Amino acid sequence: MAFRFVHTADIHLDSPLRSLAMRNPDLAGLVGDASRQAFVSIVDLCLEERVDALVIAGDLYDGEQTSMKTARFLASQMTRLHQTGIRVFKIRGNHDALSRISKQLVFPDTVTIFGRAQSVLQTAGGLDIVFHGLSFANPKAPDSLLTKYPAAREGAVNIGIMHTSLAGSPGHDVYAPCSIADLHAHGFDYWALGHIHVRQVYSGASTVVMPGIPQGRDINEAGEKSVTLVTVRDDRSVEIEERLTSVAQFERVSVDLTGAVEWPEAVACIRFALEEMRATVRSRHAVARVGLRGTSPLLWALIRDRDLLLAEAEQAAEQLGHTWVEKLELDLAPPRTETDEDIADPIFELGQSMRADATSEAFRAEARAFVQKMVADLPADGRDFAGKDEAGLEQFLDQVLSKGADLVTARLKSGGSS
Ligand SMILES: [Mn+2]
Repeated sequence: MAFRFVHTADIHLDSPLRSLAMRNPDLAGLVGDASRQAFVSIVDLCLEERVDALVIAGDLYDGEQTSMKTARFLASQMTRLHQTGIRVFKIRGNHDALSRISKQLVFPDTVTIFGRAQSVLQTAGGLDIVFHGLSFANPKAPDSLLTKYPAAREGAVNIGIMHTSLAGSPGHDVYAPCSIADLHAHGFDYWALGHIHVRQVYSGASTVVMPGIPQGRDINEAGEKSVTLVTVRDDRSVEIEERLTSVAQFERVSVDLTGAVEWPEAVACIRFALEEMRATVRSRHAVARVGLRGTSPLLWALIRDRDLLLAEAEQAAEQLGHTWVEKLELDLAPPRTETDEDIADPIFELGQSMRADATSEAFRAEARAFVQKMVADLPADGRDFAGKDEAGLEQFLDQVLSKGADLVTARLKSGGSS
């Protein structure tokens, strides 16, 4: 009789919305609720597969924000597992350390929350399975925690649960760093890791799995998200399967508008690209960031009527069902200006001269002074729009000065009165 468990981590339950660009309230609602829905789908998977246990390798919570509403939700999901006799093994991660409810919430006795290093024995048929875990109370763990784990228990299948940044990962804080080689050398059969939000699997002396976040939170966590279903066979061999859990999947959709001359052609290109993306997305909802590329004479109209284009893209997405456009990015190259026709165009000439002016030091200094005054006049919580420090301000100026000339050109080119 095999022993089976689901391994997840970094659920970041009720993580606040990270994208300010999400102005569509229905989409904001979907993304805001997605971490919960993903957790429900993890519990569903446990019930459907009749697993013996659920392992949560840290960061179930998202830090201080978690409320008693989160706690009630969690208690009801834990009860579903408890009623079907599924054990839960959970350690705390750096974000859980900040959560107040993680200390207050009382779970059923089938839920084990590891504190200091601890080992729990489970038996299944003739198999002895030992789960080794520990939680670190501090949100910062600069040193390896591996030395705190006991040696493998002989004759048993040993499973280690650890929250770790491994050798380091961009965008993730250093936390209990350790190497894959050291994990393999420790003598355990399976390492259930958490912390890094991207799935990684390392086979070797042991099976080491970082399952990744089960539900992406924004476009930077794009693609399918999943958990790992682990089967320990009677011969003590370990098999893993990846199971989809994301309910809303972020995807970048690149649309080349080269060749599009009329507005409806551009809309058709976007519609087609969305259809193609939708066909490949297995999660229930697809949330697209549409990037327009290429060279098109429509550039000026697209810049000017960007909101209209976004509305068209949103409509196309809605018709596909469970598909959303989170943001539209214009990254089109301006039409070439070498032709005689363009050179003779006074608006282009004006545009060129504006761009030249905008890059002068004197103009930049004037713009900088203007922005600094505006920032100082705003209430404190509105001051970050132009960057958080001097480097950020310079970046903001780069952007405004380069895009501003295009925007003015666009308005003049398309002869708008708005
Ligand atoms: Mn973490």
